[in-house]
Amino acid sequence: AWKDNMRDVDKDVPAITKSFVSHVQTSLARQPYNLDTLGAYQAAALSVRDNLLVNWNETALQYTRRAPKRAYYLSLEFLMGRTLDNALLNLDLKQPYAQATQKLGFNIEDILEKERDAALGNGGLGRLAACYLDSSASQELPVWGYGLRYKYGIFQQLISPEGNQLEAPDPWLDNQNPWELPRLDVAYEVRFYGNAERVRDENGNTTDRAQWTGGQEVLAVAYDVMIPGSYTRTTNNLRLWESKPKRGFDLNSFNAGNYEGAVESSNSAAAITSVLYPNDSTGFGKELRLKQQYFWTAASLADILRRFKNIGKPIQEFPDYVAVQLNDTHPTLAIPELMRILLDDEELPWDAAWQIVTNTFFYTNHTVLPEALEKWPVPLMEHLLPRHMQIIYDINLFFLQSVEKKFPGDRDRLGRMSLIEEGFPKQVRMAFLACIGSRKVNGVAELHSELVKTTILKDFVEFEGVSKFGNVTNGITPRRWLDQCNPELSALISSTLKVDKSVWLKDLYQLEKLLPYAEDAAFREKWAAIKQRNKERLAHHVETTLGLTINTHAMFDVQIKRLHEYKRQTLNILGVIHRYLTLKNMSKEEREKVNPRVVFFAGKAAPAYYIAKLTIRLIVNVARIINADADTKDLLSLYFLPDYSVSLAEVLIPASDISQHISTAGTEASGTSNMKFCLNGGLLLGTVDGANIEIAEEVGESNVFFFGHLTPAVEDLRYQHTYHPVPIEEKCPALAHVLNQVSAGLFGDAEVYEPLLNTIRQGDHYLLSDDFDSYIAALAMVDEAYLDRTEWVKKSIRTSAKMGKFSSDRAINEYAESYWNIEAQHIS
Ligand code: 26V
Repeated sequence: AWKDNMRDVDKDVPAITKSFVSHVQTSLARQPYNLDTLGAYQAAALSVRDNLLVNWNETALQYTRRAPKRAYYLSLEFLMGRTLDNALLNLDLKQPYAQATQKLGFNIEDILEKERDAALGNGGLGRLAACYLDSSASQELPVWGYGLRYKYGIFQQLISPEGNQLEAPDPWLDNQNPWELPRLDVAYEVRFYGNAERVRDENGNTTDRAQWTGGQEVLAVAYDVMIPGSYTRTTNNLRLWESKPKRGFDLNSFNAGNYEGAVESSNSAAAITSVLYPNDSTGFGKELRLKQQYFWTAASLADILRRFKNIGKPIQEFPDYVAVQLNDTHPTLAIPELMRILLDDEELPWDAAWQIVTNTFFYTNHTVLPEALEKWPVPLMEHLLPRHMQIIYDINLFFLQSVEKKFPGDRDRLGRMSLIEEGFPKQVRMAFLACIGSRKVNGVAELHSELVKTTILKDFVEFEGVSKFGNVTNGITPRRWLDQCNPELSALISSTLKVDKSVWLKDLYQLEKLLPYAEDAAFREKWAAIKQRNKERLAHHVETTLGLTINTHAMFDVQIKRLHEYKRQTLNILGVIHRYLTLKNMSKEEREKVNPRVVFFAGKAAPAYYIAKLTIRLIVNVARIINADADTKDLLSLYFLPDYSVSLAEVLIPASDISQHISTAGTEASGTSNMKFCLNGGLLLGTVDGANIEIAEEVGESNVFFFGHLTPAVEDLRYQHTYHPVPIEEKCPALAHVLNQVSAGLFGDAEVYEPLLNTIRQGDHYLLSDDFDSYIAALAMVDEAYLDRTEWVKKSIRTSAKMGKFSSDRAINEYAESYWNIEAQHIS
């Protein structure tokens, strides 16, 4: 029924054919009879875009007319992946588009493959933002995203013959992007540098207000990306800012004969949005990154404020119409920026301004790793954003006064809680600023949210009260991560439940009704056959893209995520080596009883993360040796798939029998791919960490494979490593043997891996030597369980059936109800 109202939308095959052909001729200036598949993709995308625009305009119009409270999701990363398939499925137009393009001689799946990923993100944090946009639109919530339109997204990963990661730029916009609408009319000026002069009152005393002048001004220009909901007309907006020089060139320098200088200033403006920073967790202190953050928050807030002013309400009511979610600390400058606007432009008194600010913002923390907590050098802030630095000092002054009032004389506490960390240079602690400037603070899984309260923000819980601190466990969109990536499983679920997917995809708890079918042999057979075909689809993909042949009768074991010491890909590869050495020592008869296994890795390392890159090199070289070993290659093979992306994940995840989520306990805030694998019937091998814990709570511990020390033990174990180290030969002989084999050059390059191996031999911050034995034992349990295929398929069905909680619809509704206080707006 929702589609009946889409009067102007092309819904049937003739109308779609007509719009497709017309785009070929008039938008692409080509002839339908000699069109290639890329051209067909472009024409299909433009045609679908027309349909989206109808809904997008109507949604915007209704939001303006009704003026409901809206929420804005500020994220420096949106890892969207491809759009066409998702849009077709959300609009329920895939069938007619497949038929129309078929008639014109194209296969829709080939067309879909022509699209490039929009990879404007690093990993989990950026993909979460993309899932939340899909869920917001699907739940008909008035939510807009704000981000940056990077010219280059996450780098393209190449693997050299030696196994080294090489980075190449990702010029994703080269083929034109049909999914964005340039809004050259929506532009704001953003200032950097210059001087901030305090305004004085009639007695000559300084006030809360200031004037910020001079410096550099650049333009922020809007590009809008349509976000269609699933089975609804609601089509929200993702607004991405591009930086431009305010004038094409600086006339003053030009006239002074300084042509290069003139062009340089225009280059430096364009540089702001040129590239996504590829190092998640380190790399603060770079002026350009801070410039990105301010550029984006300033433009977004100006846009939000202008929209609020159009409603015509007094500024005090701002928080009744606007909620702003800060995705990590990256947009924290929005807090002093809104203060600046309210104090200097709106001329509000300090307390009134602070009241508005602290009722507007909400802060999500995504990591407790100390090295990943953002801090900015005070001298850099003073230079780039002099007015904001003043405001941060003022916020700090008033804040510390109130702490002193509650805890008189507690100097240590004041030092710990100050927004300014002492040192050379002094640094601004962004997580603290985000915390005190927000209405609510949340973590992304139960354990993580507890850790936020008891570690990094402990003092703030004591000062502000625990009720400010909450949890919203992450979620994933079942549209992309089930219906789109695993259409056969989706169809089986619909036919088994006798419920249309338009219903269960938006009410994922309905999957529970699959539970009884775990006992149904015919259903199990269908379930297993789909998994098998997904494994073949992956094998085909690897064959055509990399020229490698994969044994699809083996168990598929997958670890795909950013390379990070805490995620312990090293533990996995050392486990693979252990398995290889064990196989080599077996007799022929013993080998016959072994369960064949194919291990897949994929993931990018930050370009300057030396140890992570060494791990990739080790994986690639272990693969080279063991895939060539005739004794074992049928039983164990290993692949590092280069250039991990959302689209590659969509092929890998449905093909996995087991996936690994093996971070040191207490380090992985949530993880979201764990949810994706389980939703697709892959079992989970993991540590008691992040959302693994809640997955186990849902599916039952008998359906997951857990190992390793628990979070409370970690601190102690690290203490032992530092102050009472035990030689690794004594502590974990199995691991020592594996390390020695690598050192001895079994995989070539004997010396090359020493720095990586030494992180384990000395210090072992991520506790590989503490968890190795239980890891190997867990892998053995996995093998054992896989031998009983009936029982395995039952586990697979039960796992998938209990994933309802992990829909991002549930998560976004928690934000909407508990934090933002916004309501669904039905667009008819
Ligand atoms: C930090 C930095 C700092 C330097 C420059 C670039 C950059 C980019 C991202 C980050 C944030 C790292 C935090 C993060 O990505 N956390 C992940 O968030 C996921 C979604 O909540 C969660 O599932 C993962 O467990 C968590 O690691």
